[in-house]
Amino acid sequence: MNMSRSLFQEAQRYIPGGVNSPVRACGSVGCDPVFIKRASGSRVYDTDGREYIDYIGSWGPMILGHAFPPVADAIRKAVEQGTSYGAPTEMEIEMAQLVVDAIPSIDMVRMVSSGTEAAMSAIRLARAYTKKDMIIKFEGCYHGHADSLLVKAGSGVATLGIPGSPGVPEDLAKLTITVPYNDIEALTSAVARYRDRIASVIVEPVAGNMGVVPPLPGFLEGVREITADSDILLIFDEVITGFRLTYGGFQNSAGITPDLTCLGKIIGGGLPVGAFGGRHDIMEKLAPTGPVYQAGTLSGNPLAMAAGIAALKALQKPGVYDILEEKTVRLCDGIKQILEKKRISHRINRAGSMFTLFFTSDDVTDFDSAAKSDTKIFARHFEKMLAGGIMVAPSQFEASFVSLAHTDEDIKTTLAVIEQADIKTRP
Ligand code: KE4
Repeated sequence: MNMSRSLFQEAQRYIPGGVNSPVRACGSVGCDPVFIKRASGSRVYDTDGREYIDYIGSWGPMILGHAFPPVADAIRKAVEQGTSYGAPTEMEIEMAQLVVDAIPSIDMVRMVSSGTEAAMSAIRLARAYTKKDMIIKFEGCYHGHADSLLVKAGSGVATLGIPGSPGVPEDLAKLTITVPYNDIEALTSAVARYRDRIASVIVEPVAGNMGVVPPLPGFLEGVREITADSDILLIFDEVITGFRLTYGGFQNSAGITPDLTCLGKIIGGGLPVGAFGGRHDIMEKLAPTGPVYQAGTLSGNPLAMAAGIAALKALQKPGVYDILEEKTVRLCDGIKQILEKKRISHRINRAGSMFTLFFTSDDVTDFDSAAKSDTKIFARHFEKMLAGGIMVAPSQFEASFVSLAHTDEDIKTTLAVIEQADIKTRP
């Protein structure tokens, strides 16, 4: 039996599903997870010594590649000074300055330890600031697992939400309305119906959690206009897109100014970090300057700050995002050519260096169209890629990520594996 398999068995004795985050169990592609021993650059190595070209990238943080030397050195240096003090440090100011300087809509920022904490705290702050209690999210967008955000669409559009998981109280779920992504009319009718009760609209400006779904032209502008006209705070969840598509937020290139922004992943350089920030008059409501309570033992942790600062400084290098874009375009164009030749229906949605290969013959612009994808073919695709030494996200409804460490050779090898893979015939 291979090492991963025996480790998976062992892990399931002590950890629910053998994993500390459900998607890692590879359930939706019907295979056992590969246990990773180490990673470097564009590669991960499993416990059986097998090497893979990695497009999961820890679900986004690894934009510079794994064990990126300046980040690793920064962590090594920091750890010699201790690991956590529970008191303020200079590095937290440096990190805050980097974020504030990079994202004009952010006057002030609070560090937390995960994207979930960032979104949960931003929602609470928006509710307190507006003195209203309802929120609107978009179907297929994921903002972490806080109760108010684990909510499914109600029976029809613009109706009250229903719990997206057992344990989420119905009375709380009812305060969240879910509308289809890229659907301004649905948002308009939801706002018209509950106007005086809506504190905030939260959106992934480029969705990454139903697979990659970019905003249609005018969508984000429409969301901004509707929320501004109705005294509703607009929260951009840039946990994935922050520093992924450009240095700063996607908002910078989209020219949209949200009221609050959530960040995570890349700003932690692979260590546990999240952040939320925005307008001064909103952020000053946060304890200890204001009454809105929010706290965290390891918020602004020195190791995470050191890693994040090193990562952001490396991303300031001119041309970084052009290189990422060029690599990803080359990969996606190559995949498109191969699958067209094989007459396999597919769509590739890409934004910068994040992309998703959908096995469908329809354009994917929201969760409903994403859900029409053939997840059985996707599972075969995943399996053939893994067998060929390529690690893609183990779900049709996730993003794949290209890093600065991915070489021309990596892209050629990836395309060769796709070329040789027979994903049409059922095993
Ligand atoms: P975390 O709590 O997992 O750090 O962040 C939650 C979150 C918030 N907002 C967005 C846009 C996110 O994508 C996420 C988390 N992303 C998932 C993958 N799409 C993390 C992977 C996992 O759950 O294991």
